[in-house]
Amino acid sequence: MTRAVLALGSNMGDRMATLQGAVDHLMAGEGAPRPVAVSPVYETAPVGGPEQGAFLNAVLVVDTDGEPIDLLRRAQAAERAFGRVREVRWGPRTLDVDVIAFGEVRDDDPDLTLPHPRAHLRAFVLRPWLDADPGAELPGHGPVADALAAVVAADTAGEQDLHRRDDLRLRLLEGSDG
Ligand code: PH2
Ligand code: MG
Ligand code: MG
Repeated sequence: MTRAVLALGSNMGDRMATLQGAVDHLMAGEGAPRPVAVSPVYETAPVGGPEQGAFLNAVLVVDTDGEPIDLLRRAQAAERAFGRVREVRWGPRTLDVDVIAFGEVRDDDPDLTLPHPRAHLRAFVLRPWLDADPGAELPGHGPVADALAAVVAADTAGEQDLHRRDDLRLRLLEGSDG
């Protein structure tokens, strides 16, 4: 069993319905990972890419018996289920699901680089991850709390501003096998 971390983002359409649908999709069916924790939902300023609307971002922590590639395929299936069409890199999207970390795995495979090569630079990943798992470590980078502090300290222009949406909450349905 491996502990893995997924980051979810949406900035088109009904963002919250999409994130909840994605969580449900990721956790459904044969070989589904086991939910461990889901973060609060954050409203975040878009980082990079063209001018675009604000994102809702959240992080999902899971345990899985599968391989990293299985989790990537599952993430991509969730994206397809929500009608994602990849147009511009870093452009607006109905749903983005990224595999952020998979246990201690470090791999520079371009199809699935682990941990995610930009996770340590992104408050919209680190902040919710820290909420979901306060002791989390990012392989090769140390504690998530330290990475977040460094990002916040460097972001004097406020380009990574985010705020927790306490009016929104993602549900985790427990598996029927307990
Ligand atoms: N995803 C990106 C690029 N920029 N900005 C925010 N705030 N949230 C995202 O999820 C995001 C982004 C590429 O995947
Ligand atoms: Mg992404
Ligand atoms: Mg992605």
